[in-house]
Amino acid sequence: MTERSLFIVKPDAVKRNLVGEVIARFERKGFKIVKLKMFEFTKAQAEEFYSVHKDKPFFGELVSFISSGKVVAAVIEGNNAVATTRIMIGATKSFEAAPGSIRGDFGLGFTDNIIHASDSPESFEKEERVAFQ
Ligand code: FUP
Repeated sequence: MTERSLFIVKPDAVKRNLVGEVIARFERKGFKIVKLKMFEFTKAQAEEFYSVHKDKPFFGELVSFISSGKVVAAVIEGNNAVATTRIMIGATKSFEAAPGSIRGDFGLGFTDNIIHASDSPESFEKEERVAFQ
């Protein structure tokens, strides 16, 4: 079923010049890039983007990391986009993510884990609204 998802290339990956590598994987997989934007999260925008985590102990660290430099946000379209994108990015802790996944191939961090991707159609709608406002 054709659906849309969103990913964000995080500041660690932008600083390491991995934007092209990450986007290329989604294109090669067969997804269409339908929106693309480079920007820097304001603190307020980051708090809204990650509001589902607002009561977690790591919320402050997460907000400060995602707003620490430029990011690239993309909306992609294709078959089963939300679930397939989650498989492509790999486990949250990059140091445990399977080789072959984006986090597994490019990093070792946890908060600085290369890429964010929507985990449900509802998250996608909210995250697209915040990132492309
Ligand atoms: P994911 O959907 O894989 O990005 O992971 P989560 O929604 O569980 O976590 C959101 C972000 O918070 C992750 F990118 C990593 C970060 N995080 C921490 O920095 N510390 C924690 O203890 C848990 C998550």
